[in-house]
Amino acid sequence: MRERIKNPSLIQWIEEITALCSPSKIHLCDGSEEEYNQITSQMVKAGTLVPLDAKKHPGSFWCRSHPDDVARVEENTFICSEKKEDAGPTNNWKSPAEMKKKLIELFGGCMKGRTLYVIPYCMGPLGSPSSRIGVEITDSPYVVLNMRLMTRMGDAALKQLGNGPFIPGVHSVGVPLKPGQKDVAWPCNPAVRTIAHFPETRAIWSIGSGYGGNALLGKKCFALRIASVLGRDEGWLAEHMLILGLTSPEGEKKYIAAAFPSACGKTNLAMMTPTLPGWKVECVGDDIAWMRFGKDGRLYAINPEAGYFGVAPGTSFKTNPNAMKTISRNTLFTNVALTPDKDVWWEGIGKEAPLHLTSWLGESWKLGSGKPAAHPNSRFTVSSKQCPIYDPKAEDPKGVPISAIIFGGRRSSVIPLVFESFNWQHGTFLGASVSSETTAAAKGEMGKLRHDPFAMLPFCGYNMGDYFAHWLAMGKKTDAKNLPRIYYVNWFQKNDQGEYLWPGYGENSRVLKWIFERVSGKAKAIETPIGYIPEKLDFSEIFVKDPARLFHIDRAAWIKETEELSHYFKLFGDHLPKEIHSELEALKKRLFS
Ligand code: OXD
Ligand code: MN
Repeated sequence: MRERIKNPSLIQWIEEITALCSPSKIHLCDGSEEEYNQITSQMVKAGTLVPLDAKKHPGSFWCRSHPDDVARVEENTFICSEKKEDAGPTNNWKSPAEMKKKLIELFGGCMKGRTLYVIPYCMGPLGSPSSRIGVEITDSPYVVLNMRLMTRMGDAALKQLGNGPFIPGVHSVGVPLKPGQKDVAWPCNPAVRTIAHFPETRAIWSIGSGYGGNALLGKKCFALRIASVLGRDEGWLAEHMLILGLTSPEGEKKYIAAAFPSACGKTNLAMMTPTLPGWKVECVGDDIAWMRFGKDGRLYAINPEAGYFGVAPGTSFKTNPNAMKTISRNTLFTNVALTPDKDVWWEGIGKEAPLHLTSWLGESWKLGSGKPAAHPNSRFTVSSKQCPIYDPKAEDPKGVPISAIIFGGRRSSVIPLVFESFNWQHGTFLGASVSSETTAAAKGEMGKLRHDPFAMLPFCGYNMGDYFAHWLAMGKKTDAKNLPRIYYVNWFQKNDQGEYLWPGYGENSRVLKWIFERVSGKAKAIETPIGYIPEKLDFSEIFVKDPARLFHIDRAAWIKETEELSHYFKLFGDHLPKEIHSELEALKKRLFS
């Protein structure tokens, strides 16, 4: 291994972690197909993976996690800045010294009887000046497979690293094995679960969970929590945003970035099949955007990831045909249900369940049992390369120029289908004011309204008030005419009977079309107290029961919303930028006029 690694700090760090964790073997991942195949075979033998039918799902596997390891665990996630104030009121905090002490105890001997894998990976296209290298050490082969699908992993990343800096991340399932002890299919240790970030020293440590964002350290831990700190310090943005390319029937193309809380349809929007004839969507990314200004003063975005870790339930040929095609092969399915003929099934897949299934719990499941067969946060992991509408510029080292930024949440009332901000500062206020009904992506109660500023509540690596200030400062770095316009959308309004007012999915192309035409200076808008709403949305060939209600602004409800926001913003004390406060006051005034 030493011969393959040229970076002395990397060698030293691997030696330190090896001494601490006492693994029985070390494996430096090269990212090759042979390595992937060797690990999948070993996991099939161990009973963790089940190969799917080679005709129905070539190269794909089914996997079940431990029932207590199914989502991100926000209550166990910490930002360990030197000062508590720098983590801010929305993050859990522990001092670096205290956390380090705890981690040294927890990680001591934690990999006994296991293989320590070293995963060099690149976030962002290889060769891009915006990309960054991370190295994850893990004792989970499942993590290795996911990291290969989700990032540019192995020798290519190691080569790009050279002698340069990297973000170190240590991960363990937290279950050492005694000599001769047989392993379980999904080792994890909820009692010690801790996901710690050190923003000043740029390090990540995670123990006790093997699932998703808790364990795949390139995703939420690095590309959002640590990267948001890098972005603050270096003048760029790390955001919880999809990136899509939208082409008009005339062949003009614009790129849009959009932030929504977890499990609110980012993957569906990023891979949308527009119902409007002649419009085309192509996908750059479905979850994370790193954005910085180019030489021309415009904001350029790269997707740091190279794959999708998408929510399976609700994904069907009707809601997201491109995702269904993407996951037709070489896909890892976690916590969905398995059919007797070795195919996968989940609620909302668009076809009736067979009479019998094996549920995500590994139990025999019978049609009509009333219990979900797939976990609501069950996932597919797959490489972006398989996406039939992968944008031709998705790997462009320069990134793609962003014309519009969209914020959105899951709100059954108050927020109209779409509105446009007056300017960047007002748009920043809109981002700060996002709230959304909770989903299964994080452990906890579902359907509860919570503030989720910029859809970054669980992902901002520093004080959220300072993050608002960073957004305001970014808006001053270029000419206002170069800045993307900022929008707020809500696909999820319901009528008094609890039915959705808007069909969503491909029909959201009507909203994208209006945004496209606004940034092109073509579409007209009506000024309202909350922002600009469409003078006319393209409702051709669609029946919407109550179109006026989609854009109705209920002043009383909005006044309540502002009162609630006033209360929420107090949380940030003197870290709340005065501009956010004055935007709120201006909104109140407009609502009362
Ligand atoms: C995700 C999330 O997995 O936001 O992308 O939870
Ligand atoms: Mn996400």
